[in-house]
Amino acid sequence: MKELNGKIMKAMSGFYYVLVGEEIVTTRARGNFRNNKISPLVGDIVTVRLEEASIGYIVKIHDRENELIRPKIANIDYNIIVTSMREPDFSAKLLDKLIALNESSKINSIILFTKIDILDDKDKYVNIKEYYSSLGYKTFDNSEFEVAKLRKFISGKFVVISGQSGAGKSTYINNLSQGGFNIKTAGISKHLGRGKHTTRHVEFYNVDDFYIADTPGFSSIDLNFIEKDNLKHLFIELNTDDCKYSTCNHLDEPKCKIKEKIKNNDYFLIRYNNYKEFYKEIEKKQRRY
Ligand SMILES: Nc1nc2c(ncn2[C@@H]2O[C@H](COP(=O)(O)OP(=O)(O)OP(=O)(O)O)[C@@H](O)[C@H]2O)c(=O)[nH]1
Ligand SMILES: [Mg+2]
Ligand SMILES: [Zn+2]
Repeated sequence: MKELNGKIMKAMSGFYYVLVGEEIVTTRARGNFRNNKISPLVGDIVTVRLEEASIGYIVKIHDRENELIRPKIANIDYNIIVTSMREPDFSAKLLDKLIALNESSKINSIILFTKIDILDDKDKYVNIKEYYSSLGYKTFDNSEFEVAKLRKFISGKFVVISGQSGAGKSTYINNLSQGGFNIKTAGISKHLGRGKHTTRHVEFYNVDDFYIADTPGFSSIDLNFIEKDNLKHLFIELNTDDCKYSTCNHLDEPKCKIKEKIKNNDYFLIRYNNYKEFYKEIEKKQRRY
């Protein structure tokens, strides 16, 4: 009996594929984690026990540096939020939600815009990209030039790619690999106007000297696990000295200076309205318990 440490690269149908040294070991999880309500995640560093020849058992999950809720994955340097400008149409609400989720897990966001080629209003895209860049988020598109830029940027890192179904996540990983991979991708359902959930599991791919995890897309997510009074910390524009009141949620409180700032910036207004909406969603759900 041997015990070895490795990293989970892929989870599918109850099996975990663990990279131990240069080799992938197929494993299952031993039931004992369930008592602690913890189950292995892709990205976890684990101890694997090898009993018979072919299959190993995960006997220990090492402490996580971080953990993302959606998609479920651990120990990540960057989360690339794939944001489609058309088919599916751009949704500031979804983007702001995903950024807030990353902020809550303290994971750096990269915003990757796709489908600009089929967007009529290119100025709209430029303005959106500029605004999110001004907040300090790294933004890229999927042109050949920017694919090369991103490859350099994530050198040596573990990154995950996430976003709406049909946004172009798997296509982008194929682009990054320059023909190295051919992950299955799919067209948009004409009927639904959105993706058909082509990717069904989480898996890390090794490209150059970095690892990138493809994940299944989604159509909606909720932020209900976040305390409503903490939501403001997940919006960069609201973390300023403009409002002097630390308990202020920048909603209808008198003397809040944030609202004056909003008046001068259309994109801030859009994000602020999303903030207010998320706040109300959380408030409504939490009131029920
Ligand atoms: N015109 C255009 N089509 C794109 C672009 N990126 C991806 N696509 C197409 O969009 C469709 C969906 O792409 P996928 O890569 O499968 O999307 P996904 O995000 O992996 O979707 P799920 O696996 O369902 O979550 C495919 O037909 C791609 O060829 C782009 O920049 N422009
Ligand atoms: Mg996919
Ligand atoms: Zn305020």
